[in-house]
Amino acid sequence: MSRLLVTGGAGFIGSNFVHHVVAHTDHTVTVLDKLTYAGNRASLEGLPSDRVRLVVGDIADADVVYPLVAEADAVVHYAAESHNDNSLHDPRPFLDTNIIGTYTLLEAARRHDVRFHHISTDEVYGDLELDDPARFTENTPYNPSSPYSSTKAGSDLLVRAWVRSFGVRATISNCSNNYGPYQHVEKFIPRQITNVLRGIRPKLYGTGENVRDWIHADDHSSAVLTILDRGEIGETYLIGADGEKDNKSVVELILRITGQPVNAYDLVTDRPGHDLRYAIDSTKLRTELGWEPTYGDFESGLAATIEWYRDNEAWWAPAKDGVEAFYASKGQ
Ligand code: NAD
Ligand code: TDX
Repeated sequence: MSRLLVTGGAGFIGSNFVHHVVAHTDHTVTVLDKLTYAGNRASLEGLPSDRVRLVVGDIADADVVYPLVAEADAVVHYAAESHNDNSLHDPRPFLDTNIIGTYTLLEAARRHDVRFHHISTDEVYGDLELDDPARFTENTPYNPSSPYSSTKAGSDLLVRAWVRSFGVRATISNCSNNYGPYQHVEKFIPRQITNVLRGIRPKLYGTGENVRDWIHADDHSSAVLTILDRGEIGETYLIGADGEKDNKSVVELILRITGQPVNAYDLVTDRPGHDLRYAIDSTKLRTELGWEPTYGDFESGLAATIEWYRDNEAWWAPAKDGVEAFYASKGQ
């Protein structure tokens, strides 16, 4: 049994990971989360108090971080400012959390010689043309586009430097776009689902042709546990489930599943610098560590996610009006 310190465990993917750990292992979990607008205590409700505890604090605050890292067997680092649109509006928190926060955790892991796993994104590689047969691999050069993805790229490079220069026992994973329960309504899929549930038309940026490579958050969690168990120190693993879809198809699917006309959406102002396409080749993770995703069928995973938002309006309703006001101010 291990004691995991999970940063950002009250956010979307972090909370899915904590639920997954409780269901599939006997590890105990300390969540360190600042509870920004994106963190939600309610996402950890129902978990056993003898397995999971929440510490509210900032990953950039060494006084909070060092004692928690000292008592952990491994750190799993999810905490981040995570939304591209926010990073275009106000980049500063992205530097504070994604760069200085990661630096603070790495220094604590170095001091206390604690195993470290860094959660990152495929966005560090920039984007692909729609007709490019290539997908991202661990050897694709870094080419981030937004303040968000450039700070994630910077945090990845810090981890690599702390492995090489100081011998920190770290691994990195770069995952494609996640969907599932507990995702903030600012993000694409929950925004469109909750729009439909509220009688608002879904909003597609630009022409809706941009492609994202979707993976269920639970499959992301099983991949991270696999890397924690069997990953090689110093290595990077790409996580993906062959789920490429253009945004228009995703909106049409949400409309079809909810019984709406499939053309009942609006095209709105595009995101500046909008990455065209992401696509992950996860061969290394599958062949070297034996991981496989379990959510093969995007449509049934999406239908279950729609049901979750239908059943959990109290979880998302408090954030919905503010998010829509923010987008409306940008013509989105
Ligand atoms: P999220 O915004 O839903 O959650 C982030 C969590 O971090 C929140 O609970 C927030 O309160 C917490 N946090 C933010 N700043 C903090 C700080 N300074 N100190 C402590 N806690 C802080 O994000 P998410 O979508 O769950 O993403 C989690 C991680 O996964 C991020 O590192 C992100 O880059 C990465 N990732 C996300 C996706 C995706 O599709 N969402 C894909 C690949 C990788
Ligand atoms: O209302 C919308 N309409 C729309 O067309 C929103 C909110 C988004 N979009 C588009 C933009 C993207 O092409 O949908 C796609 C997905 O958008 P986001 O949910 O904002 O995700 P993305 O920018 O792809 O980044 C996500 O995946 C990688 C996460 O937010 C990142 O944290 C992760 O690193």
